[in-house]
Amino acid sequence: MDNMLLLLLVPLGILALSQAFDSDDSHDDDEELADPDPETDTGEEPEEPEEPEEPDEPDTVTLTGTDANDRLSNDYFDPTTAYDIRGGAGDDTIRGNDAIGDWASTAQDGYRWHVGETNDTLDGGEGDDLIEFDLADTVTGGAGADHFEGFADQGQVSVVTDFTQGEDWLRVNVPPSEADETAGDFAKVSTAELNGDTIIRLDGQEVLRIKGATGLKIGFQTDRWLESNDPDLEVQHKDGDGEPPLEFTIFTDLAGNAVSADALDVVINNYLSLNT
Ligand SMILES: [Ca+2]
Ligand SMILES: [Ca+2]
Ligand SMILES: [Ca+2]
Repeated sequence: MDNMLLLLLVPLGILALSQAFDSDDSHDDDEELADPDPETDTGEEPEEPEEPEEPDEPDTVTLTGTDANDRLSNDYFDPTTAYDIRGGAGDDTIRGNDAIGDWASTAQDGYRWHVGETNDTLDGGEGDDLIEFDLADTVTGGAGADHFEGFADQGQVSVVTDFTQGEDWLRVNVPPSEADETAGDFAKVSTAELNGDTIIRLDGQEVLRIKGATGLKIGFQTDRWLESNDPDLEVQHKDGDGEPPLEFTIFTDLAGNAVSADALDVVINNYLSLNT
């Protein structure tokens, strides 16, 4: 009997030991081990992931203007809806960068808050239109002397499909954080012509493409302006409470020579002059 008991007890002891050693593992694997029970699994969890969540694909809303002067805008508070805005005839104001920037009190916010959420298609149609754009908007001025006002940043390429030199005027605003107070406020900005297009880059990355236009006169809007029409009264980094009139703002060509705004086709602005 003793032998028989031993024969029985030894394997039981081994079993107990092995269970003791296993117990850590089984705790670690509690969740995994609990799952294999197929009945409770399928019963308790009715596979919710099957329900679609409608991701990514933005809706598109088309706005069509009248023959009159229209004001048409996308909606900053509806960031999943891209807009296709067509002004038609008339001198239209088209905004593809609806945001809250008009209330900003610093240069940084003044830039950021002018950037909306969606990539829109903006078409001024006939007439002298003002078109504001951002991100990767696609912008067409149409006939007439159009004013393009863009907000660009790295990672996005906005495209102007038609730019008529001597008639249209474009200003692109880049983040003030790119400004370099010591060397030059536009140290990271570069321009190029490629395949018949004019390209503006920020820190080497393309941010704006003006298609089918080369030989454009490109310059900078500095953060300096004139107290009056007297150049001697120029003030640098003056605290401001809004954008000074363009005629008091100092513009330069790419080489840094002061020029008038009218002498430029494309102006690159680091936004410091709008609000400081
Ligand atoms: Ca119109
Ligand atoms: Ca936009
Ligand atoms: Ca128009």
